[in-house]
Amino acid sequence: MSQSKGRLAASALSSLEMPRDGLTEVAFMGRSNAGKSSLINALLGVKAAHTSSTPGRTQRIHFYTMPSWYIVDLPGFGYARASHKAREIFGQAVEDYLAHRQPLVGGVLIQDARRDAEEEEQMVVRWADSRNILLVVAASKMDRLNRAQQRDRHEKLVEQYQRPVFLVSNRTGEGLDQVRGAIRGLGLTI
Ligand SMILES: Nc1nc2c(ncn2[C@@H]2O[C@H](COP(=O)(O)OP(=O)(O)O)[C@@H](O)[C@H]2O)c(=O)[nH]1
Ligand SMILES: [Mg+2]
Repeated sequence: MSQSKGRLAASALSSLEMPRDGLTEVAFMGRSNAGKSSLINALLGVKAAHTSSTPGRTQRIHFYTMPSWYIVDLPGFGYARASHKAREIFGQAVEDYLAHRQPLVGGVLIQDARRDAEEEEQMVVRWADSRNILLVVAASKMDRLNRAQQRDRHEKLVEQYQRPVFLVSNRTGEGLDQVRGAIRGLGLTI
């Protein structure tokens, strides 16, 4: 079943190791521990992505098979500190991927619903706008918030991002259909 959903199709350190079939790609990104792997697994309904990974710059870009497209799991980005340079936040391989990859049409930015958008997240927004890539924000761990807090955080995050923000729980599955809907809006099957 080499075409089965969630199969790891490639694990790349450079463009040479990426798929060459030209299938559409949607990149999942976010800072470490935001819930990226959990979201990918929850969306797939299979445990494809590892929920704990080694930190550092040499992490690979993982491509998971979907029906005629790929979920691309980018290494979690670190803290910008004083830097505003994409290369220092994402690492060279990811910067190259985000800047030049042709099949890339969509992005899902995962962030903890309890945090505000910081410089790294704003950089992702600027990147998506500059490349005309559809970007949605999945604000994870909503199960940690009560109803009033959920409303409050959603309002604040929409204000910060100025684009759709979906509150999700990778534990309960709440909100995941909105992320699926956004992906379907790109003409992709999920
Ligand atoms: N309560 C709760 N915990 C979550 C959720 N998503 C992820 N986590 C937890 O947050 C931690 C980091 O998740 P992981 O998916 O590995 O984050 P990644 O580093 O962004 O890939 C793990 O302990 C997860 O179980 C969520 O929606 N709700
Ligand atoms: Mg992870």
